[in-house]
Amino acid sequence: MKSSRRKLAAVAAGVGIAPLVTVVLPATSAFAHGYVSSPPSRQAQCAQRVVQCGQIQWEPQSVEGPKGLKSCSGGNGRFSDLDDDSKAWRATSVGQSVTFNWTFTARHSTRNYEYFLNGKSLGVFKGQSSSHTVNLGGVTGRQKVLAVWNIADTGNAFYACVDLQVQ
Ligand SMILES: [Cu+2]
Repeated sequence: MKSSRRKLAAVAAGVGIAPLVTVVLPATSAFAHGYVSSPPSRQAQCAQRVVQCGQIQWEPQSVEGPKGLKSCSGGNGRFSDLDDDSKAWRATSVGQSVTFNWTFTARHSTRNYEYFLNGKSLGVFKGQSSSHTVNLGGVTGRQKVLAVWNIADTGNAFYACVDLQVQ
């Protein structure tokens, strides 16, 4: 009882700064967003310390850039590790059919999800599901799929590259 009263007092004290917080939030986007967590995307491998990376290790969900890019970093110079094919990315062993799963730290309204292999679309998905199964179309060996989450109400998209070893 006593400690919950103290918590209430702390919350009440915080109310005084609420107007300032309201002004600051729209300009800040670091806590929003999402990424492909399974199979582990490059940013997921950075976050799990499978591969040594720079700033992306702290915010794998933040690979946001203008729609229409084909780069793993979404054009973010501070996440350029993600574009480096020479890093020791682990390739997940898969068959021709692969299910990609997204993890979100905040939801946005979704236009669609797209998957690309060597610049060619593997499929477009609409709706609320964060899990999408694509067919790789007969390729084998080491491949890199670019997953894109296109946001409906902004000009931006989220990008994630996933390294695969296709049986
Ligand atoms: Cu966001």
